[in-house]
Amino acid sequence: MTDRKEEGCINDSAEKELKEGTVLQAEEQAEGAGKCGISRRGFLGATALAGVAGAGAATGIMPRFSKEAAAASNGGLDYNVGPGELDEYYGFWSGGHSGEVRILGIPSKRELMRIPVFNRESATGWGQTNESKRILGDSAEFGNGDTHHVHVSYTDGSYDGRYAFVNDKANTRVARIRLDVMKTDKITTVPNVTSIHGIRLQKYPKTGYVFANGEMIVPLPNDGRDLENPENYWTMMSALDAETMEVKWQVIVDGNLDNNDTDYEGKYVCSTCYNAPRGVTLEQMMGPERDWAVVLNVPAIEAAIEAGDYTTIGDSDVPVLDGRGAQAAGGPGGSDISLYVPVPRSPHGLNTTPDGKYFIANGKLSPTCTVIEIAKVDEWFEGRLNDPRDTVVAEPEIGLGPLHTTFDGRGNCYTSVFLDSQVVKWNLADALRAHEGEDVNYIRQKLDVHYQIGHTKATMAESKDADGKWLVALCKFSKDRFLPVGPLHAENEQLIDISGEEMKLVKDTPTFAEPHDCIMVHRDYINPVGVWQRDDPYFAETVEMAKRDGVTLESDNKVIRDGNKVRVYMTSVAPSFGMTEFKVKQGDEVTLVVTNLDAIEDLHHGMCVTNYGINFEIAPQATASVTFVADKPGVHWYYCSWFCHALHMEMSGRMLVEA
Ligand code: K7E
Ligand code: CUA
Repeated sequence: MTDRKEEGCINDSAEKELKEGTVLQAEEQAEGAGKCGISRRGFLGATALAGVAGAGAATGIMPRFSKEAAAASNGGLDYNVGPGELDEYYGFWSGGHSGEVRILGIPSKRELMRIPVFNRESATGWGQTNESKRILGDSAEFGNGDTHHVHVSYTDGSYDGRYAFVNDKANTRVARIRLDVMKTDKITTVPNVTSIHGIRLQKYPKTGYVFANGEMIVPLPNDGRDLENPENYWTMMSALDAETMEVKWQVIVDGNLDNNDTDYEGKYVCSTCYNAPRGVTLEQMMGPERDWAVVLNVPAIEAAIEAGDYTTIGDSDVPVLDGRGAQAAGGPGGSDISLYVPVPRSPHGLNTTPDGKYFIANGKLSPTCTVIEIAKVDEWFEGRLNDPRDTVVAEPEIGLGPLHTTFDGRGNCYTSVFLDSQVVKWNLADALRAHEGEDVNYIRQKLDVHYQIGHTKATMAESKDADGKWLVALCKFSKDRFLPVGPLHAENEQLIDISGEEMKLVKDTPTFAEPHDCIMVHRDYINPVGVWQRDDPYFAETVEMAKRDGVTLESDNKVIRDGNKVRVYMTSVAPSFGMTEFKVKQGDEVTLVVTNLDAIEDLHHGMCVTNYGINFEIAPQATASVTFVADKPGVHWYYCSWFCHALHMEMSGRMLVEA
């Protein structure tokens, strides 16, 4: 941005937005731009068109299933995945306040699966089966969740396909999903903090820690003390062990924690803070000119814990360290374990470049992205650098409301710009040179998206294998892009081909509330199984229960009575259940266990007990169970709810409840 007038316009608008304390919508923006005497198009100017002339074919490898002729004719990648063809990438999408995770195929954007996590789910029985309730644990009392960020585990900076992890902003949890069976297998409620927002995984040597940001500040412990004393509200970064999902340690920080990311050497986790003053009102939060990004030094934290140099809070026995020190010596500073790097106003996304060299904090209320060099973070912790700001090696102006940045692995960054509704492509090396005073234009292209973009993500961009093929713009507003469906609108996710010099918008796809973020992982890294193994830990406790009852799940159909507890074991083989009737007494606590003996991929059955609110899936070779009280006498049919056979309708039986 070398034109001073343009720069002034950005700053005027940013100022207006700050004063009003509101987020400008597109209409107001257009008006604001008009006042500056330049149209929105004019604002884009030469930079927006810079890349157009050089637009050409992809430099990288074509996707395995793309038809190269077609791709060549439209000057880019082919996004059409025909009938019977498979997608090249798995997309893991958060489901926002739906509380779930979704799997999409990319580039088709076909939805392949929904994985219930914090929500309750009617088709699979998640939240109802004993197996899922064990995983939900104490937090089963909540029927909701708010997932924002999904990440897949790493080995040496590359995806290893073991697990995905996802946050719950609503009820302060972190969940793990097994990627072999695509089921949630552990959920941890993080103590002493409120609202897990940003989560990221250690990338090297492998995903040992899951770093979870507590976003909201609260008294420590939050047990009723200090209700009226916000100066005693704090938050912490929590580190969970990726294998056990136990919280290993927590670090109290200044301000709050929004989004985070890690380096590629297993040393640092860096997080943005948009509430440096620890305010409790919008005005207080937006007060200062600068907030910061805080970098936590993981080896230093481990050493302190090893040395016993920690406390605990309230009932929890998690080691807690004090990482405050932002105001040390009257300004941003740090401690042995933390470094606070000043960043202009209310930064939001935090993204590590795939070469592992830089953290990028996205300005949100500042039109800038702040580039922090990780080698300089080393220098600061080693005492060779005094001023935390000296770790900043570039601060390019991107546009109005930068939120998140993603990468193509070819040195370019793609930043979502909320207020301008654009994806801005900029070159990192040129931004570094501009920061050194060189007169160089680092902006490559500004592409309009529709509308009000939150996250943006490129294929493989959060691993060292960033391949720069596809980019998704996750837009918060769809407005007029789809048929109207009432006051509640779909969101609009747009697929953009970034394989060439020029970004090309190729597809609009509506999505239900509210994916915040996604990652796209090449299918070579993900290896799901087709049928369950009978010794899978997912239903091991149910298998144990059967053993105690002397029941062989793979063959027996039996009713075991134990006082007023009744356990009903049955098999399923298309098109029949192993038992077509069983009898219980009103008031019995019934545990219904179904084992699917079908071993053919895709041959699921379902168990729905009519008028009892019960339904769950039993996938090939799986065992699933549910416990309920038979409180209504009479004949209650149960039926198979997953279409499995020509005689699927006949796959049923009767539960006879004696009054
Ligand atoms: Cu920007 Cu929760 Cu990742 Cu939403 S966060 S956009
Ligand atoms: Cu079994 Cu439908």
